[in-house]
This record gives sequence, structure tokens and C-alpha cells, in this order.
Amino acid sequence: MSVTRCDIFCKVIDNYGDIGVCWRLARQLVAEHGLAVCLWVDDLAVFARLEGGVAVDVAVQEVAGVRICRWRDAVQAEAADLVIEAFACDPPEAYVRAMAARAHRPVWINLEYLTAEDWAAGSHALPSPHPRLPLVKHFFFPGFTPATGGLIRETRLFDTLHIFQSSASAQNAFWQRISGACVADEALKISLFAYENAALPGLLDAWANGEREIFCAVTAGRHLPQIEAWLAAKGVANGGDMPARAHRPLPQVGRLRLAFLPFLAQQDYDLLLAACDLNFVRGEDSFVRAQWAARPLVWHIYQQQEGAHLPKLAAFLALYCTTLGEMESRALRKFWQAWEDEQGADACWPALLAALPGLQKHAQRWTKNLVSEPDLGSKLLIFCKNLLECPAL
Ligand code: TRH
Repeated sequence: MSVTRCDIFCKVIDNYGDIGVCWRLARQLVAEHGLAVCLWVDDLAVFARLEGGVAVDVAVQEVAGVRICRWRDAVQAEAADLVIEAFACDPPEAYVRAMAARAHRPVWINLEYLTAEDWAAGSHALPSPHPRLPLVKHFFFPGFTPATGGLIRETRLFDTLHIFQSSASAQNAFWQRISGACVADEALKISLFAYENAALPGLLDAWANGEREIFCAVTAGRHLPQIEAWLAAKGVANGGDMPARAHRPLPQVGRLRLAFLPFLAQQDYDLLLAACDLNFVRGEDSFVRAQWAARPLVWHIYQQQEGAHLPKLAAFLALYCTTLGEMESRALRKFWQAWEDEQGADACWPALLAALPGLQKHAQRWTKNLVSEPDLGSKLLIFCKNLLECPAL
């Protein structure tokens, strides 16, 4: 038996990361591996914000070659050859029974959250037999090292980003299209995507009062009200709501110019990361995409109860800084820590700014190294093939 049909199950917990990861994977499995993919989603409203082609009130629709279905209708579905459960979201019981009833049992994958912690490699690909039914689920851990499931990366991504990063005119046209602005070559371009962060107003002050001209592309997100409040406190209008503000002069305070962006399509968000000199990212998917852009990054990690996210942050920093120079490593670690602690990012900014040239070189090396490994979609399908050929694995 080979894999031709794949069902992906996605529950939107909050924010965009869960559906963001599933949507990229679904499109890639269709476009690059020729699978028939159905994405079962419990919240089409969030999905529709991420992907403009998705309608919220339609039971079955097709976008980018992916069949998109409402989660609740999966109770009547015929099980696919490959079933990917994203982030332990538990497909409906009736669907799981349909999996068990198939003559050839499907490959059942639990696609886990990304972590650089050592235990992820040890847990990657481990089986978990179903307590009652003749089914085995396998854990699939994304990661940064060869012993993990790798990272989602489309085959043509680097060509696209490389062409874009080598072309000043393509970048100028991009800035015009997404923000209506001309961006000076000498300005330091920063994209800002974060959660609420008490360190943000102080950082904006540091940028406004610094010597370097800064162009900050503010994405849609939970950090927006804080920036608007900061501007209001400075007596500067933010230009109104989109799309009207795209045609007004951008707000400027001191050396800092701000462009408020609408929620971009994922492909445009990738270009935004590639166009900037420094990217503030959060969660999981934007964090990975910033690494594909091969530019320095600041990560606002998704906070978990009882500080469960802290070892995750420390593990990534340890790995990322292994081959980084001492000055750059110190500046990066201090800034990331201040961003996580939500205080003191302004005081750490000058050191990070000074370290940017070294961090830029490091980002390129880091990305090149990651790219030498197969991507997550390819590793997943090799894993399925091996499992089907040798079910005892
Ligand atoms: O939205 P997030 O905070 O998602 C988080 C994390 O995934 C976290 O691990 C998870 O547990 C929690 O959700 C429930 O950040 P993330 O992962 O970066 O996802 C954002 C997605 O939105 C990503 O696919 C990039 C995309 N995006 C756009 O497509 N356009 C945009 O303009 C922006 C700002 C983001």
C-alpha cells in the first residue's frame, strides 16, 4: 500500500500557529508530493483571516488544491491512508473507529510542537498503541537536528527568497504594495510580530531616540494596541484603520517610522521577513520562517503554564549560540531574555544593534546548515513509506 490520501486534523487553540503550520504542510503535500489532502478544521473564521480564499460558512471547499472541511463532519468520513493529528488534537472518535475498520490501517501521526530540547529527538517516531483499537499512533517531532522530524520548508522557498533578497526593485515594489511607503536604503528595517509585552513602549522610545533611522513594519497582532497607545501618548496620529492608513503619511517619532500592515498572506509574510534586517517573531511558525529568511531574529515564545516554555527557550538559545561569537551571543541572549522578562529591552538594544552585522552572518550560516537536512514533509513521507513496508518498526 502507498499513501495517496492524507487527512490533517487541526484544532485552533488560540492565535494562528496551529492552523498556520497545518496550512503550510497541507499545501506542500499537495503541491510537491501529489497527495490528495483534506484539512479538517474546527475554526474556519481564524483560518479565513490567515488565508483570504477560505469561506467561513462552507462545509467543503477547495483552496490551493487542498480540500478544506469542517471538523464536525469528519464523523461521517472515510479514513485516509495517512492521518495527521496536529498537536495532539484528538480526531473525532467515529473517525478513529473508521481508521480501525480499514483493511489496511492508516499511518497515524501526531505532529508535535517544535522544541530544541534534547528529549524531542529521543521521543521522535515513538509508537503509541491505541488502548482499545488495533491502531498505533506515532509521535513526529519537528526539530533542528537530524534525529528529529525537521522543519517545514517548501522546495522553491530559497529560490524565491534569494531572488527577492537580491533585487532592490522587487523589495521596493513589495514595500509599496504592502505599506504604501518608500523605504530608505539606509534605514534599519524591522518587522514586529509579538504578544503583548511590557517592554515594548521602552523599546520604541529607544528606537525613536537612537541615532539609526528605523523603519518598523508593525504586523497585525496582539501587540498593536500598545503601539497605538504609545503613539497617542506622543501626540502622533496612527493614520486610522486599514486600508485608509495605507494612503496617509506614516507616523514618525524621532528616528522611528512605523508602517502598520494588514494581516498578510503567508507568502507575503515570508517576503516581509526576507526584506527586513531584524525580525521580531513569536509562537512557532513565524519563528521558523524567520530562520528561512536567514536574518537575525528576536523570539517572543508562546507562554505556557508554570514556565514550561522556559526550557524550550533556553534549549534553542544554547543550540543557536553554539557557533556564535562571544559578543553577539551575549547581546542576543540578553536581549531575548529582556524580551521574555518584559523589561529592560531598551537598555539591551544598543548592544543588539552593534551585534547585528555578526548576527546577520551567523543567521546565514545557521540557515545553510538547517537546509542541508531534508524538510519535514519529505521526512514524514519517508517515515510513512518505511512503516508501510515494515510495519513492525
Ligand atoms: O499565532 P502564534 O502566536 O501561534 C501560536 C504558536 O503556534 C503556539 O505554539 C501555539 O501553541 C499557539 O499559537 C496556540 O504564532 P505563529 O506560530 O508564528 O503563527 C502565526 C502564523 O500567522 C504564521 O503562520 C505566520 C502567519 N502570519 C501571516 O500569515 N501573516 C501575517 O501578517 C502575520 C503577522 C502572521
